Amino acid sequence: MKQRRTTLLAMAGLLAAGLTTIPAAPAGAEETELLKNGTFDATADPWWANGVTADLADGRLCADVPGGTANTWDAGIGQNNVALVKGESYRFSFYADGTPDGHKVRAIVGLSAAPYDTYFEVTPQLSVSGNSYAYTFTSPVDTPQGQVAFQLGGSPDAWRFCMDDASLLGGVPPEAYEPDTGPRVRVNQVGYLPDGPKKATLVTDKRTKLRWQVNNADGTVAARGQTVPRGIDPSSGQNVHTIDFGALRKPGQGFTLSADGQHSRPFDIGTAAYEKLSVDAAKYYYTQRSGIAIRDELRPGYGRPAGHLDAAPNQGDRAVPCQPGVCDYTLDVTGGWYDAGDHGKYVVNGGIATWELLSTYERSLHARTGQPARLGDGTLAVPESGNGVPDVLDETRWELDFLLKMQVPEGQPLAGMAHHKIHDEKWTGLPLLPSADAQKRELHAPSTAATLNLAATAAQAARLYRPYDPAFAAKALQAARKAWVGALAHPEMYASASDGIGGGAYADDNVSDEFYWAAAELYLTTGEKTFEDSVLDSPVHRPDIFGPLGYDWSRTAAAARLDLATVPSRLPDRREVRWSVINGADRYLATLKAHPYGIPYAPDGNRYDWGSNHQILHNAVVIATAYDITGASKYRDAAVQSMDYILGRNALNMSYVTGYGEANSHNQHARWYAHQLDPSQPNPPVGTLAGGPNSSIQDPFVQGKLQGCTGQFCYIDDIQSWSTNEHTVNWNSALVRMTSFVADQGCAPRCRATR
Ligand code: 9MR
Repeated sequence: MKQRRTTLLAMAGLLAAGLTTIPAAPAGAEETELLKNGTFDATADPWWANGVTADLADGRLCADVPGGTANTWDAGIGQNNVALVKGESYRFSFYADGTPDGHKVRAIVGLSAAPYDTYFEVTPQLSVSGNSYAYTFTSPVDTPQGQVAFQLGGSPDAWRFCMDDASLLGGVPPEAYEPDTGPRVRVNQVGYLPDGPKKATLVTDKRTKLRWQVNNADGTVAARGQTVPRGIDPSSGQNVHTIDFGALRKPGQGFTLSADGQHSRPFDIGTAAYEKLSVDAAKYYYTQRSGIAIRDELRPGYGRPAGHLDAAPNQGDRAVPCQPGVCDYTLDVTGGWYDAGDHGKYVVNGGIATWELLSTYERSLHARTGQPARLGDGTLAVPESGNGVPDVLDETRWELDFLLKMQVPEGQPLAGMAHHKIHDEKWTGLPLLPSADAQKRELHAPSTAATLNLAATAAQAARLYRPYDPAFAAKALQAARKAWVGALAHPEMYASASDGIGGGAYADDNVSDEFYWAAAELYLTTGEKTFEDSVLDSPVHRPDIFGPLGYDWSRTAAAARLDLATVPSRLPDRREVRWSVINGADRYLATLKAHPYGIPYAPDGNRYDWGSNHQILHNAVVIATAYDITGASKYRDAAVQSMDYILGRNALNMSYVTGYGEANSHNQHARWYAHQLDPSQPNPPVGTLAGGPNSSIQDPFVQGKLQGCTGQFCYIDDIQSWSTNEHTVNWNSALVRMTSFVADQGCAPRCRATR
């Protein structure tokens, strides 16, 4: 060990008393070094080397790394038999240098045996002069088979890596983490509609009402009033007041709201931001496309080679085999959207996202404020723009073609069913361009849920594409019918909850809602009696389905109910269906009114769910649909107001949409928008929604920082936090759906006459 110039790079920025509860280190816990011989003074034992030539140089362990390996884990050094204790915090630190400058090391703490899970990882960029690195994380597991590894592969060129002072210290206190929440006046940092509601939340210790004022951009006063004290908000644990400045209707930019000596982040009053956001949110899908090169002129900064077309190092999606024992054929499953920050493609999740984009379009055809031109041909800058087809249908077609390819072919025992998913054999690290993924791709077993998902979306597609591409519409309807028959023949084939290696499990063992949804879409497209009967006989047709959490990929009954309520049909109880949506909306409206942050979301036990942001948006969609049904302004206002939380009126004082709002999420967990790890990559595109607060904090990064977090605080905008900060196709579709509704309100109450 030597003295050298070092910069301590700690992961957490601000160390101070946390807003979240930080548990004390267990009484009597002592700091214990878990690594043997981290200083390399005389020997390299017991460190192993894999794919590199290691040597001791100047008291450091060095490795000559060959160029041309495909994966980070193809070359590296490490140490096994590290015992990790679940819930215990560890300080992982080391010195490292790399020659020449700019190479990266993926430093992990994980499992030394299959399935080689990673519990903590970082990928710092190294310099010739060297740095010291230190991180704190909490182990999510108990294992005697832990491993510390420094993965060095994946570079086209040879380089030299050296390290020293490697340490994994157990018994350390969890890192105190305090988010930078800025001014205590919380507003929608993007904008309020001129004729819409304008609410804000003030965090303060004061119990009595306070004066507020809205300031114009030039500092003059635009409006004044008094706050309403609301007491302690359970979703944040804060004492709060609410502010209503709805009387201010004058459009403008750069307003701020002041109260209790604090000045909010700036906001606009106008519709322009929503018109842009509804388009940006839909443009997100093009850069998620698999199997096609992304053209830089269409998305400056996001151009990249096609992924998974069998060009090395990809093993490709052109002829994908099943997992061993599942099937003996291969399928061409090229195309579609990557699910999220990973390279997997999952029918149930792609399906609900497809439905939501199609429903955004379908709403524009039927709703009183619908404006189909907003996502029409030429609006989204996709390769198909200019083909006379609405761009939103072009984008969704990319996924639909993939979904159809996931159907089991004729002649096979499960013909008509859909494979649940296709993804890598093993999880890959970050960052990793789709074209650089060298993993084997595998089809997983067909499932009833995926099959019904395909039936629903293909049936919906059949009615919407008919005017533009009747042949595709007919093909989609035929596939939907086959899927329906396949699901009826195999009504209980469930994806396994343990099938989560290399891709998400997306397990769902209740498919009564998927049967309902598929029947509903087939009925709305064909009007046929058999599907009408299946709708009316469904056990989920009559019960209340609008629970606190909001619908999602596994709870799809709302997709059926909302479409049955709004797409014209002769369903005998259509009136009751419409009332059921209104009743659901009334409850969400009551939740929103009672909530001092104005959120239509109050999950049981204040437990924010995985992807809470999209669930909040989905509850808002139900309210918005009640407006479309009734025209009652209370629903329109509440739906519009729900956007405030997403765009900054929240405990963290941040917008969860990349590029929107002064402080916004932009480090979402992503393999090819991984700017936080690789400065040569971009951040996610503007208009990308982060998953949002998740009380279960499943990933080790937040486990080390957010133990005991309260609702809204269970979130960090860091690329390592896959459980609070990923982006996904099924979350952005909720953003598309709601921002499209809000953008359409610029001409409320009735736009159709003006079209
Ligand atoms: O959003 C999904 C969540 O509802 C599930 O509980 C979880 C486990 O199956 O998976 C989440 O989805 C992730 C998927 O598994 C893999 N791609 C990224 C998804 C978002 O984090």
